[in-house]
Order: sequence, then C-alpha cells, then structure tokens
Amino acid sequence: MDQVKKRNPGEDEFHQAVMEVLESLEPVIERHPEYKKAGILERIVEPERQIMFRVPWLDDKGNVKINRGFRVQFNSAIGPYKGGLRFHPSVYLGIIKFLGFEQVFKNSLPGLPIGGGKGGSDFDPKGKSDNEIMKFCQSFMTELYRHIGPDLDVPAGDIGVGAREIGYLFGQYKRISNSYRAGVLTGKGLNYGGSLARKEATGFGLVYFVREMLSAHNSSLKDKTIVISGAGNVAIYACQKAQEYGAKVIAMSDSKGYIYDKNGIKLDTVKQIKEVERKRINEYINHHPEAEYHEGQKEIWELKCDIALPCATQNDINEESANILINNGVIAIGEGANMPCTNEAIKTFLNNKILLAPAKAANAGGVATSALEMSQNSLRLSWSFEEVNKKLDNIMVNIFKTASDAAAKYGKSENYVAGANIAGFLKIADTMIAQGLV
Ligand code: NDP
Ligand code: 2IT
Repeated sequence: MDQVKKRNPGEDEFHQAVMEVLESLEPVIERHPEYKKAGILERIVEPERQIMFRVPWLDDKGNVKINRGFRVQFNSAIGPYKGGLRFHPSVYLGIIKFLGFEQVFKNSLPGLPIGGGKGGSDFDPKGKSDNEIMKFCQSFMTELYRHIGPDLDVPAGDIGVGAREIGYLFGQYKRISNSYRAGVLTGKGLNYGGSLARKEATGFGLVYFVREMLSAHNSSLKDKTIVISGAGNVAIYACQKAQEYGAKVIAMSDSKGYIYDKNGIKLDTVKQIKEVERKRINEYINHHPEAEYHEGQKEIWELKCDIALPCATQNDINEESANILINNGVIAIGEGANMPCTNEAIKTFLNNKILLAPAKAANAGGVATSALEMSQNSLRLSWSFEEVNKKLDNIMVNIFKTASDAAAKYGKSENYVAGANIAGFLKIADTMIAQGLV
C-alpha cells in the first residue's frame, strides 16, 4: 500500500480501491506463498498500459475547447481489456485507475473471457447540444481508435456515456478504421450489433444478486421499502426489477437532490424525464404533486428503508450515512454504482451484520451482458431478450455462489465484499502465474 501511494500520488480513489482489496486478500496471501513469489500483488496494482490524450473540439459558438481523454488498460490476463467510458467533469487519472482496477476483479467473476480496463474524459455532457456531444465523441475516438479493437480493448458506457454517445463513437470508429467491427464497443443500438437486455442488465443484475443474498437469509424483496440513489441507467432498471418483485421504491435522486414518493416511484415519469427529456429529477413533482423534492446529495440516506441501492457514483454513502441507515433499520445494501460506500461505511455495515452486496459482484451483470454482446457480434447473430435475460440471471446466481463460497473458504463467511475480492483475485492470479512474468 505504501508503494501504491508513493507511485500514484494524489490518486485518493485509486488508493481507496486498492486498500479495500488488499485488506480482503490477507488470508489468501498467507495461504498461498506462490502469489508472493510471483510478485502478483506488485503486478496487479500496476496497469499494463495507461493512455492520456488531448481532445480538441469546437463548441456551437465556434470556441475552441480542450478536454483530456484517458484509457487505462489494466489487466489482460483472461481476455481483451473491457470496461466503460465515463464522461464527467470530476474525471482524472485517479478515478479511471480506481475504476479500471475494480474492473479487473469484477470481470473475473462472471466466468467470461474479459480483462479489465476503463476510460473516459473530464468532458461535461450537461447542457451540451446534441451537435456538441457528437463533435466531442468524434474527436475523442479519433485518438482512441488506435488503442482499441475487438481482440484488444472493448469500451462501453458508464456515467455520462449511454446509447447516444456509443452511437457517435461507433460511427467515427467505423469511418476512420475503414471496417465494420461491431465487437469493438458494447452498449450499441439494436440496429447495429447491440444486445437486447444490455440496457437493463446492470440494474436487473443488481436486483438478481440482492434477491439471491436475501434468499440465502430466508428473506425476499417482496414488500420491502427501497431507496435508490441516482436516476441514470443503473438506477432506473434496478427500480424496474425491484418493483417487479413487489418491492416499493420510495426515492430516487440525481446530483442535485432527491424525490420522495411515499406511494412508490412512478418509473415511467422518471424514464421520460431522464431518458427522453434529459432534465433534472425535480421535474417529477410537476407530474406528481403529492411527491416531495429535497435538495442535497447525502440526505436521501436519512429516509427509513429496508434496502438501500446506491446507483449514482463513488463515496455516496459515508460512515455517517451508514449509521443513519442502520439506526433506521436497514437490512441490506446493494452496490449498483462502483465503490459507492467508503471503506469506513463498508466496515460499519459489516460490523453491524448488515447484508452487503459489493459492487464488483453485484453490478457485474452490465459487463457480463457486454461480453454476451461480444459473443453475438462474433457469431453475427442476436439472441432474444428472454435468452439474454435468462443468461444474465444465471450469471448473477453463480456470482453470488462464487463470492459466498470464497468468503466461507477463507474464514470470512457472509462477508461478500471479501468473497468477491478473493474469488476475483484467485482466477487472475493463477492465470498470471500460468502466463509467466509479462
Ligand atoms: P448515468 O450517467 O446513467 O447516471 C448517473 C446518475 O448518478 C445520474 O442520475 C447522476 O445525476 C447521478 N449522480 C449523482 N451524483 C453524481 C456525481 N457526483 N457524479 C456523477 N453522477 C452522479 O450512469 P450509470 O447509471 O451508467 O452509472 C451509475 C453508476 O453505476 C456509476 O458508478 C457507474 O460506474 C456504475 N456502473 C454502471 C454500469 C453500466 O452498465 N452503465 C455497470 C456497472 C456499474 P446527474 O444526472 O445529476 O449527474
Ligand atoms: O463499471 C462497469 O462495469 C461498466 N460501466 C460496464 C462496462 C462494460 O464494458 O459493459
């Protein structure tokens, strides 16, 4: 950890992600001296390749704009680098490295051949015209294209990158590479190689995982009260599946504040506001005056609920919010976002025996379905929604079992955070040893 801090100064989120994993791995390293001998820990925290580039573009008024682009190709032991692109003003190397590091372990869990990587830009899509988004995406891809490919590195969406952005990115890739390689990006539109159920996959997968975790403790989602942070891709489809299972979702949020609807969120309204109109979540109360809107980012965790699903961004739940949730009787947390709980919040939940579905396992349904999209692209076929959804459900059932078994095997029963980290690590570590010092 000292080495990581020294070599990656100022990258707090990356330090945090590494710390969480290294703490989980203590019993593994004790039991397996071969990992130490092969320098696996030293190698696994060092990205295989880090790319940073200038992204110049012209806004609608003709002003020159310069952003910074990133792609961190973290680990290719088990497959081509795979992971999303994030467009958000907070993006810097430390955020992309934390996400890329987590992606390595996450991508090891579904049993599919995908390595770990992540990319993005400090570009802020908010308030930009469609034309500006397109010009930015084209400029970004004009550099990125030389570093990616269906057998090399396959980006997808993340915060600020959805179907619209993937479309513009794919269009430019196709043009400048002079080839139609659908498998170079995932999360594509259905007309050009996208997979049915990819849009829903992260949120649905999260709820499948939580269902498995509750079921292992003789509980279920039925009639549970749920609070979800975020109102983006992951939050919306987590809400949909939770409602299908008979849970009542009472709140959702965006970066400005949250809506509280004691009768249950009307998801069609949220979809219209967020997916179609791209407006703020406070618009909801214009459609449903009986609901309330409150400003603030952390205040949503003061609502009394049985299950909390943080689906917005990192460090959304700190120790203070964790204690409030526990005092209000929460029984389970499902991490839809990446690293939504601080390490202190995670410890607080675990010490209080709250069931915690960790991001690397619980939100892996998105990238797993991306891998299914890659398979369909290679086959030049497309599977039905039901087929993909069924595969996703099976994958989540298996990930829960894998994390649960690994936790038990290493003396950390019921600690799915440790279980996911350990199971993800073992496959990567064994593969790295098999492939020699590369
Ligand atoms: P979206 O861009 O679709 O939605 C992000 C949501 O989080 C928005 O409602 C956004 O509000 C809200 N938000 C609140 N605070 C912040 C903040 N400080 N920074 C950024 N967003 C904030 O992204 P996704 O739903 O795709 O991603 C949500 C989380 O899930 C991320 O952590 C992502 O890494 C993770 N994830 C996504 C996967 C996917 O397949 N898309 C797969 C696995 C994990 P506002 O609109 O006001 O910014
Ligand atoms: O964090 C994630 O797993 C994602 N944003 C999805 C990555 C992918 O390649 O589908």
